[in-house]
Amino acid sequence: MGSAAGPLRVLVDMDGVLADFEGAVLRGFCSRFPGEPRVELAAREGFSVREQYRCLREDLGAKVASVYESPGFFLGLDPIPGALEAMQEMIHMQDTEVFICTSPLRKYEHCIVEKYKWVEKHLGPEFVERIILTRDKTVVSADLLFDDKDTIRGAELNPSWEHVLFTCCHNRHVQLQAPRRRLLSWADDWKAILESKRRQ
Ligand code: U2P
Ligand code: MG
Repeated sequence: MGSAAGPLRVLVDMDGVLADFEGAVLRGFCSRFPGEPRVELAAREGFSVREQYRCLREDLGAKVASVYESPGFFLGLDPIPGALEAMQEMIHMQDTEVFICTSPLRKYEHCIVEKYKWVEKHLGPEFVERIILTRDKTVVSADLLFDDKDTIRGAELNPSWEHVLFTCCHNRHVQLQAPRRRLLSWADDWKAILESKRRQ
């Protein structure tokens, strides 16, 4: 960590942090299943959208999953406001290494190639080189991970990174235990978080 130990390594998650997964799921669900009950973004709670729809009514879990498993879904996601600008700024910061760290769906057919294409389209080839695709983020070594998933578990019980929770509709009500911290949006002071980590 910090300058003595080399550059600061930052992992940035994709869905919910760079790409608006939640907005697209709701839009896709409404257009595909117009008569069905839905979960508005203001009512989202818990990381898994499938699980919340399943609780609403058993069969709705598979229906909402069919939306994000469809071809074109991941490529069509809108960027989260400010994300692209922040990434371009971060990649040019001195003593800083930025990677995009994202998990593919188990049903990976369209998701994987579309995540790569999304990064190329919105961030450029330089960032394609920086994609880390893994179902287990705990084994990736870094100083910071910006991620909207409230609890990140895996094989490594003590990941090297500090997980900064990126605020998203589904995690707004999560109470963080000190010293855990949030980034409220890309308009929040992400540079201060990098600098504080550099000093540690
Ligand atoms: O499940 C694999 C990855 O897909 C995105 N995802 C999936 C379901 C869901 O309800 N919400 C969601 O975000 C996540 O991708 P990532 O954030 O890693 O880019 C999840 O890890
Ligand atoms: Mg995410």
